[in-house]
Amino acid sequence: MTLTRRFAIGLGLAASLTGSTAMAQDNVRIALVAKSLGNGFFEAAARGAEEAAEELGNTEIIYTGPTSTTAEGQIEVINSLIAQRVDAIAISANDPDAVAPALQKAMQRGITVISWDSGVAPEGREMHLAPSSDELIGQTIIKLAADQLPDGGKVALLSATSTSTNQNTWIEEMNKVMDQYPDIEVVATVYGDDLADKSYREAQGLMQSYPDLDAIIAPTSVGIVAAAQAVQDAGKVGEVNVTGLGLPSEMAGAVESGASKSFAIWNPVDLGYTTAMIAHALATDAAEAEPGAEIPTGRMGSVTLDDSNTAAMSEPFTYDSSNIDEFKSIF
Ligand code: RAM
Repeated sequence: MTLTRRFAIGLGLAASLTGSTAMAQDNVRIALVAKSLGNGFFEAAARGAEEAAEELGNTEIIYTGPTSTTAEGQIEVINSLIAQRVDAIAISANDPDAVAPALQKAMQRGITVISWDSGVAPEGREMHLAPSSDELIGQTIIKLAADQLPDGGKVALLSATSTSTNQNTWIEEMNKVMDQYPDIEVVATVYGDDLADKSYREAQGLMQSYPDLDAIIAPTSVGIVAAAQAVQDAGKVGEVNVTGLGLPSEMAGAVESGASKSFAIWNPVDLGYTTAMIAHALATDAAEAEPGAEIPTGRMGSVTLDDSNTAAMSEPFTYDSSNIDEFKSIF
């Protein structure tokens, strides 16, 4: 429950007692903050959040974010949401620490704050919703590359921003299992900042610096599409396999061209839906974010918080030429 909401209810009561017709509808306003606007992954999540809002009733989703993937941009967005007195902020962070002070300010004003997708440091949020287990995602991205390289080879990582919580965690988890792949060498890690043009140029740079590169692993839905395009444009389909995390809707062409043999992702619509359900439950005091808490999440069932107030959803699913057509119209 937020202070603003209590205040709003109080005002509403006062208004009705005095017979005023100006009583504002007491909507629960949930801000879904993306790393940046214009990213299909976050747009799919916003669709899920809208679906949750419709089911819940009297709930408004404010889908927002900066124009590029910076913490500074998100801090501006957060400050504006505080000024608008939203009930909840659910953020996918561009930096776990840089956004924390602004989010703390939001919590001090009674706003429910959670992170989802890309986490915020514990002091800056009440809980975090991860799409899947970090270990599993880290293991999946290297396995996707290794499965196509039975004799080993050289791979490079094309990540999002260098401060992105989720990609950094997944890469860390990937590194922990590299001893299972003695014939695979990770030659470089570069950052495309989840910008299509920068990611494209970074992928080009990788192919120039490492002419015998065998795979690019992009654990970002923006980077993977750009890398596949760069491989296609360089005439390197069949030489450099692009894999990682992407949306079937955006990767269908890359699978068709052969630039990507396979990639993985979880359902971003379900992630956004679950995020909104949790934000609503916390903002209305139907649940509390504390270790062991089971928070109901509508058609997705429920999530249970661990000792660090984190919950993880389902396993990533792998897409390739055998199933991409089924999913490309969904997300
Ligand atoms: C991009 C973003 C997002 C990540 C996906 C896989 O859209 O970096 O945070 O979860 O890729």
